[in-house]
Amino acid sequence: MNIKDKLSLDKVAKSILRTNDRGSYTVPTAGLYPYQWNWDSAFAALGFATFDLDRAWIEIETLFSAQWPNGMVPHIIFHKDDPGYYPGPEVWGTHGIGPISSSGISQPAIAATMIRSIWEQDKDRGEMHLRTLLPKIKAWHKWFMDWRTDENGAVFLTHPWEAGRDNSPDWDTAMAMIDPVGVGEYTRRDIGHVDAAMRPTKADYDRYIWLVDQGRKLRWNEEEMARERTFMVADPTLTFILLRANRDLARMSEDLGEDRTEIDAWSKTLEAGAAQLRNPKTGIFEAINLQTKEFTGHITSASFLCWYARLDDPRTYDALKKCLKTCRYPIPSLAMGSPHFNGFAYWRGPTWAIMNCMIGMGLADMGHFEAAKKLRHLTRDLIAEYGFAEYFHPLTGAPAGGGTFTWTAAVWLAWASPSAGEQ
Ligand code: 2M8
Repeated sequence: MNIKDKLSLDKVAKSILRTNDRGSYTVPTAGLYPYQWNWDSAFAALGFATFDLDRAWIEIETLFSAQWPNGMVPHIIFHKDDPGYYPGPEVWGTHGIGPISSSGISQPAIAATMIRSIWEQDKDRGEMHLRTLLPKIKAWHKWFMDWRTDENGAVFLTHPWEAGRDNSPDWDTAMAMIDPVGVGEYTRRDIGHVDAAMRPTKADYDRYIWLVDQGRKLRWNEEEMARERTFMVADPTLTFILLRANRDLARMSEDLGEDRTEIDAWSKTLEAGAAQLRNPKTGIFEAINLQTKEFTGHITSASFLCWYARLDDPRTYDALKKCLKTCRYPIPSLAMGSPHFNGFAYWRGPTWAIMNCMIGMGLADMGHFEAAKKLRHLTRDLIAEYGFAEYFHPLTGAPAGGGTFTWTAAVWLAWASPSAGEQ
């Protein structure tokens, strides 16, 4: 495909954002995901910012309008009931807790980083938006520091959906420790939209729902949930992303003349936490099952988010170079040499444009321009050849999961397209 054709894809990407736009928020894709998702929405804002800054701010403001009194920003916001998704509002049972019907857990805190990018493109008019948003972002980051940080400073998840990498093998041992007794019958909706082979298994879903049931029974009270945790995995996705977001929050606070001391202290804690995620045996950043204190032993795309958090790392860089050389469409969500690798199975192998975008942004920030460029160009080719899919087979590029996907379109506009410029 020549450069002109690639540029014409900007139009397609914009029309995907417009089609998935529900007025003040964007759905990831119609049908499969009919609500507002947290990190999807932050990416949508990044995409909108390339052609409609006002709409970008609205996306973010809608996301934060669902913030709970304890600071948590939910992972799904149920603006309007839709029977096409399970588990919906009644399963989560959060009624009366937050201002808008929502799930009871959060997702990777990428919003501050995306907000900083929008702010830097809109400094004149953006200040009023930013002034209102800053305390909300800070309250959310504080919630992570209070309720999702282990004694070393690494961020952990309490449900696989909280890290956004739903069926990653990183959670397998922790999931195997759950006996999903009492879950009962339920009807999955996802496999009515997408081939079941590309989705989590029934055993996974039983445990996802069982964990939701536990939270609902405790009315999502963090103090009570902390006493009874059955699933706790320290995770590079959540840790690196919060660290980066926190640095961006500190910078924006400074821009507005506000004190950044407390935020900087959080970054120090998170840096210490990130260091703990390096498996001394492999030298790579990995997840840790906090119940057994064991490294999960998997190299995933999240292992390569260190640069995004502005942490350089030669061992990880070697692993990245190898991956860029051996994989046709990197970066697979699980190393291809793993016995658990499956190139179609969601977060157990496929390549995700959002992960590539964050890894590429981080590489460029840390001066690894060649690797950043290579990853960006390969992602460009992948989307140009195979479309705006939810995820892709890393060896063939075959599109998988949902189609006309918001975050793939957003990543195209803000990072992968030739029109995004060389970074
Ligand atoms: C996927 O997760 C949702 C649950 O949150 C699902 O499968 O129903 C994940 O890929 C997640 O990271 C993403 O935010 C969401 C919407 O795109 O879909």
